[in-house]
Amino acid sequence: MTTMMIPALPEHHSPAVALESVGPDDLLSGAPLARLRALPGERLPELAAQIRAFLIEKVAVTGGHLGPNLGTVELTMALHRVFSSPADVLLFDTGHQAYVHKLLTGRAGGFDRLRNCDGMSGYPNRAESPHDVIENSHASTALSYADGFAKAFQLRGQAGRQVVAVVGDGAMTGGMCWEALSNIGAAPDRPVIVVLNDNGRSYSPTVGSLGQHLRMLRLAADGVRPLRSDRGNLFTSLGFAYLGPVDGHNTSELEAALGRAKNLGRPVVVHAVTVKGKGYLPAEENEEDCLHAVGVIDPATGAARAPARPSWTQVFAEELTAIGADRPDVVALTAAMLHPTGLGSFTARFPDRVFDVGMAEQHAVTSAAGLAMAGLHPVVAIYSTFLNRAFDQVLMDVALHQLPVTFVLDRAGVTGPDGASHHGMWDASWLPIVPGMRVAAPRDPGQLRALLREAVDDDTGPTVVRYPKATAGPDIPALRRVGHVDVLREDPDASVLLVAVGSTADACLAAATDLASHGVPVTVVDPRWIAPLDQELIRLSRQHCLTVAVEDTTVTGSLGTRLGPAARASGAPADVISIALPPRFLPHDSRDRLLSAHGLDPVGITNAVLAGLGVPRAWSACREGLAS
Ligand SMILES: Cc1ncc(C[n+]2csc(CCOP(=O)(O)OP(=O)(O)O)c2C)c(N)n1
Repeated sequence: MTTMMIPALPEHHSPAVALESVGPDDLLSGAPLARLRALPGERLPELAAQIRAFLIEKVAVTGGHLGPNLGTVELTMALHRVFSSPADVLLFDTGHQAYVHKLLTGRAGGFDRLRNCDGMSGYPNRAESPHDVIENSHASTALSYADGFAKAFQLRGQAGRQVVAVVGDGAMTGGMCWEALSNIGAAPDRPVIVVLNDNGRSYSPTVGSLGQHLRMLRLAADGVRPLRSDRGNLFTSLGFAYLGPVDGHNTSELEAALGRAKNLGRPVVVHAVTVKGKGYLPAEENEEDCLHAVGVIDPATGAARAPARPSWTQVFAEELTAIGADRPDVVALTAAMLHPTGLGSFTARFPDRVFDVGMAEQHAVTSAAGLAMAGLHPVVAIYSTFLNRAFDQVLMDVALHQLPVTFVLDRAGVTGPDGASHHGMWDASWLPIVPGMRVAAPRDPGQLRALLREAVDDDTGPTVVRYPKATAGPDIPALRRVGHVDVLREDPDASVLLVAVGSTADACLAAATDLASHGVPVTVVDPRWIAPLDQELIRLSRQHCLTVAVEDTTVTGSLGTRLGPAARASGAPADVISIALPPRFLPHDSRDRLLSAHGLDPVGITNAVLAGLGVPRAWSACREGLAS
């Protein structure tokens, strides 16, 4: 491995200095933690520069969370010098900023296949290292885990073990953090060290009065606005000692503060001020998100290598903005993901009609309920995986009140390299059990536009539009529509009905062509609304001896598993098969590979249909049964 020069950096940032005894070459093998702890403090800046160069070089190739990790280099080094992981428990909230921790705990070699199949996870992972304690990526949980660890250590007589939770100012806007702080702060004899990694941003600048409060604490430290010491702050009011703000890029300041926190023996907040993307100008100067999460980039400029292809998110962005122009009652909500969910253009056009509530999905949903009760039509733009957090709010606060709230679920289905916690594979299982809920899955950009309008036009109750993290298009024309169902391909002799759910339409049509060449005529339909079940879909299923639903979601509760009993109850002789994802946590890998691995591609669909027909069993016998 060579130390890389980064042209975009000014001279003083250059990581070109080669260390004799400790450098990335050494970190690739052996015991980097022991060497880190033995390194004289004055050499830490050199090591930090080399770690940054290493991260930029590797993440530019694999993609990953760049800005957050560049911002936590010194902080992570200091944590590992002051505390003795794994005896002391180091918890990284969200876990997207744990790359430096991985590097320092002997996993430099894993960065070549970061987030790739069978490669290293982009988040802490217990299978990788005893230093990884929690497997997360959903934010705002670390303080609750810390509370549990501290209670257990006290009960089990292991009070010497430190519990340290690193949490970002963005994650701190999540309600769970405040539930945990309230518990931790009430027990002065149970030490927990909360390291607040405050870079002033989640993706965008951190919103809300908490964001303002932290800004006030930072300004006070800079001497811009004096802080009256008798006033304390939010954390001291809740029972914590407060150390800071400290410069999160100054290792000696950090080590001093963490050392003091360790000796206090009580709940304490160490407020570390960091810069997201530190040391890499393309990140530091990126106003949208400081290169929070990147795909493959040119390391010299930070620019994406692959040309942007039209995504479902972009189509949603355009259509919602158009709807916003027609409908002044339409407002949008995001839980700290304005740009990733495509609300940028709506915000530019209607800044007063967008609410970024922070990393607070549950609050977003019930706040939307309030907006709807007061006569507006809220559109909650959210990743599928994060809506899971707000099941009860969707059920009780929105659906029980039959409120017209539209949820737009991005990243629904297999997402890819972010792994188990990011696959949007559960929403389609639980949303259909919510009374009055209507769920749409568009097959193409045209349908996304149409279904979004149908959803927003529905004032009778909640609606959902779900689509994947993928390239969108081109449009797939329908031959005709029955009920809400679009018929995409029709064969009068078909004994097989392929139900193409959402973005699987392309693969289903390719499989139908394939099956026709095997002498198996197939009709392909797109239900468009996957919940509730359309009566026309049940009727169509009854007219075929085999119905195969193809769905990018967990099989449990999928459309296919709901359609089978409904079709049989209506007297259908037909079998209904569901090609969907197994009900287990899927690993990180590319979306296409994961879909293929689970039969959600033309070959898999063709094989499933042939197997369902019992080929080589004479499937024509079934057709004869239908005809008689
Ligand atoms: C519950 C939840 N909502 C949204 C996200 C998406 N997300 C990942 S990181 C992030 C911003 C995190 O900000 P912060 O905690 O301040 O850490 P930073 O990246 O700034 O270091 C968001 C919104 C998430 N991981 N979990």
